Amino acid sequence: MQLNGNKIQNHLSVVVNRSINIIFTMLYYLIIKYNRRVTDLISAQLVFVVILLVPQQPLYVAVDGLSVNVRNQTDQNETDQCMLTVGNSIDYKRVGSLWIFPEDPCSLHSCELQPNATQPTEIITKKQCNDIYCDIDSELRPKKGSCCGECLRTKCLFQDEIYIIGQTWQNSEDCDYLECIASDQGEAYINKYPRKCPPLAKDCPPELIYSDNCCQYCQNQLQNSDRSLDDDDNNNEDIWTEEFYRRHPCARECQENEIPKLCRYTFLVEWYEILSKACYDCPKNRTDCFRPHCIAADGVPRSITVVNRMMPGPTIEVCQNDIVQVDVKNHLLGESTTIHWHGMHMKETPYMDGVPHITQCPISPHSTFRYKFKAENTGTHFWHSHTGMQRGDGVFGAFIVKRSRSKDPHSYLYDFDLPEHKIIVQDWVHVPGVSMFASHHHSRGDNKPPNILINGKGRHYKAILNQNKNEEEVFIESEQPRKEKDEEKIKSPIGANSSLSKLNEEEIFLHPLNNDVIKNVTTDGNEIFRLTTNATKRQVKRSAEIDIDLNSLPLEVFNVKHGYRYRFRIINAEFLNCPIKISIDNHSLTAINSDGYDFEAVDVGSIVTYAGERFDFIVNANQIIDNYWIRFKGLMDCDERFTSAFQVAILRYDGAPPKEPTAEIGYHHQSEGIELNALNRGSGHFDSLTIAELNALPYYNNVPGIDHNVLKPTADYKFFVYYDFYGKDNPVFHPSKYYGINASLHDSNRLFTPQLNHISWKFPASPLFSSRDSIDDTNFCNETSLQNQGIDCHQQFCQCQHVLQVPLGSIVELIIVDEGFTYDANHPFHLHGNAFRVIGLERLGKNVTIEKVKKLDSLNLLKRNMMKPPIKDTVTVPDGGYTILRFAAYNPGFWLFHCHIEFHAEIGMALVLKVGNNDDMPPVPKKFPTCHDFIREDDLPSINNTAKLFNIYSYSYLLYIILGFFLSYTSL
Ligand SMILES: [Cu+2]
Repeated sequence: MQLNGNKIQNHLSVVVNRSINIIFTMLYYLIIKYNRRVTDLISAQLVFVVILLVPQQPLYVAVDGLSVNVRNQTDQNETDQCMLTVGNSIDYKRVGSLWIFPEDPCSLHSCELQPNATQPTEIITKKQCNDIYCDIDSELRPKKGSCCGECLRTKCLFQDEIYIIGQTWQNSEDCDYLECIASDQGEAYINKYPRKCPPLAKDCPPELIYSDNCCQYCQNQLQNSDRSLDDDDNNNEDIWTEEFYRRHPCARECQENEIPKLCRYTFLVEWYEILSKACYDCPKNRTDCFRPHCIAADGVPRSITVVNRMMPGPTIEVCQNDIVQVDVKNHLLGESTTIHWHGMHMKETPYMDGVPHITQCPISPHSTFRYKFKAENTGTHFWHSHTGMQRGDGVFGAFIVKRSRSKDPHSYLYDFDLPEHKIIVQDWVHVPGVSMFASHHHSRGDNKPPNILINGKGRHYKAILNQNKNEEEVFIESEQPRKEKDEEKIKSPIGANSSLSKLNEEEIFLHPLNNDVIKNVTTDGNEIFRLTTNATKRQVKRSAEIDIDLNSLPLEVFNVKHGYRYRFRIINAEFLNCPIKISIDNHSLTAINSDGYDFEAVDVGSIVTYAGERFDFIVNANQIIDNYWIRFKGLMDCDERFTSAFQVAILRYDGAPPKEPTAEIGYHHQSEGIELNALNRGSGHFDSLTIAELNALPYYNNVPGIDHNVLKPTADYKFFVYYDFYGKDNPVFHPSKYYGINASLHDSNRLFTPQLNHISWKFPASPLFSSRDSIDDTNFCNETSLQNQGIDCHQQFCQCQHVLQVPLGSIVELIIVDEGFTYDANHPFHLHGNAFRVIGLERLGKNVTIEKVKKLDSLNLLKRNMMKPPIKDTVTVPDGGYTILRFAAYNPGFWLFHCHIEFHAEIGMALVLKVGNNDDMPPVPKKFPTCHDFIREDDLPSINNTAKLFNIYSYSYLLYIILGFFLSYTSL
């Protein structure tokens, strides 16, 4: 019975013992899996060793803390047991037992039978704690019963960041507030407080929803600007002054987490005139030049097109995420318009991009179009007409989107960022843009800007000088009808290929305060002069009586205080090919941002800007209190081969006399120091820097569209976009039947057409975006589709809807190549809807073929900066070189990619990037204007009627077949 009882007991014990083994094994596994702390691991290993060593016998296992004590209470046979004295009592341990005494947890005791020994002995092994380490959020603390102590979590680890107890932070992913707190045991853990967002109005239309700080708002909930510019009461002409817009409630110091404002403006577009009656006695009485509606420019009269009788037009200055609402009222007599918001990506409102026939219909005369969009992209931007030559005629203005100073990583570099320190540069011609366009494209007129204006101000120094010298021939630009001139067969100014004139070969240096100059710059009687470089002259009386002193026109003045650092913002609003080099006498420029994107600050002597580009730089007013010239030197078509155009403005220190600087001015002035963004130059020069040699700040690595994923080794889509001026019979300018380009024309009558991949962009009648669902995609073309149709665009003239299509979210690489065989030109390219990384920009020679660039690329020999390439939305391409762009196509829509020189873009130097499918794009608002071709149906060609007839027959045939089947089935 006893035996049986023992057997049963033993059997039960084995079951218990095995169960305990299983539990311990699981315990061990769980410790390993969920606890990385080293001391626990050691303890767990001890447990495991015990498990392995435990014989399949009844045992009592006591666990004391993390130490293990094993006692055998059954047989007490001295040959297989160790006898040990614990305090006053004697204890026995079986061979193979392991135990630890709590008072000395670093000693592991075991009972072992050594070889050749008759008695088992107790072996003590000392544990070493030297190589114990804890994670970065933990510290090693002593613990009773534990040999080496334990790692206690004393800090919080979150997304690789360490936070101390008591610290709070915000999770950028879901905006939850997080806090690092300590438990009663002193262990740190993270507490989460979910962010509470105000409820979003259920009836909020999707295009009005915007996100800020992880919450969604409907723009109806926006703070209204206190004052509306389109209230009829306020809408009188007197308010149209620069000062008025500077005091606009939205032009404020931006605060972090403030509620965005709704910022309202009215733009009235109309034809206007330089030195209109609003100018009274300007420039004789200089204060008259600053009267409302007075646009003096350089004093040479011409008609202009402007917004609110200002040139530049109204400045829009808002804070990030404000909603901008602009009512554009077209008061042009018989001319349409649109406004593009250059620098805005229009992420939620792609139909507000302002490109006629791509994102909207042109705004027809007498109608109003309300632009409404979120100012999402911070930085120095501008708005301008995207229609015809209107930008060149004056339809442009600054668009500054600010952020709170705390969000500007460069804020420590400057003391002031003032609205009056923006510089808008324009190339200035003395005839309406359309007149120059027609003359250049259809006759022998040139396309060279004779002058440059700064914030709409400047002097026509060459006219002043030549009046003074009275050596050169002048002629009068007339507003009389063309037929008056025809009889006299005037010769136009130089064309692109013309030789240099005597005038342009001259070194021009003059002193602006030279009285002799001033005396002689007035126009002769009722006549106003415009320089020509041509031998033929003519004079025609103007209808208006003008007698002005061109040298007394005001220059733009920028005021600074000694000892402070100022952020300047330069916007290049030019429309012709006249890159501008800016420098300031005695001051260097610290460039920090371009097109709204920060880069690592660089100190340079001058910055070259191309049409459409913007740069922010800092000027340290640390020189002697005085007046200094800010110089603007025209390059390319403005250089000494053509018009030697330059302009100046004044940097005036507080306390300096209100005079002009005394240093000489003239085209040949050389600035010192490094030249940023130099014309037609690649990398590796000691005295210049390309855009691709700048470094973007790291925080853009997480910004959609330009994030770090953009820089993966191979892009999803790579396009070569190459161009040159081609001597083809462009049917618009060279109908081959009558006056083809190879006909015996004068050189300056030959028009070479700039094309992208030998294709000229053709605008559709209906806007691509708003009519996307009714447009036949097969109308789109590109180099491959044309090749597949057997069309050789190298030989024949190709014009179609040049569209490159990419899926939403794909990484796109554009390799833009200027082959550069015809002329030493230079083209700035602008992408709508997306910024890009500039990963390469090199000049390979005076010219290069696309085949050579493709070959270099296949051998991986095109230089690419993949580390921290800068971000822009407009970039130059060196003549005979390439520029490589990378971006993520994150913004669904139809986005124009084009040369920002108006004479090039308007005749087809453009293409469209279609991002995503039609379904990816938001719908246009209700009653969005439409436009399309119209032909009465009964006027349609008879072929269509035949087609209809054919359709009727085919439907009948189908019906016949179905009926046949039906009948044969029923007969079965
Ligand atoms: Cu161009």
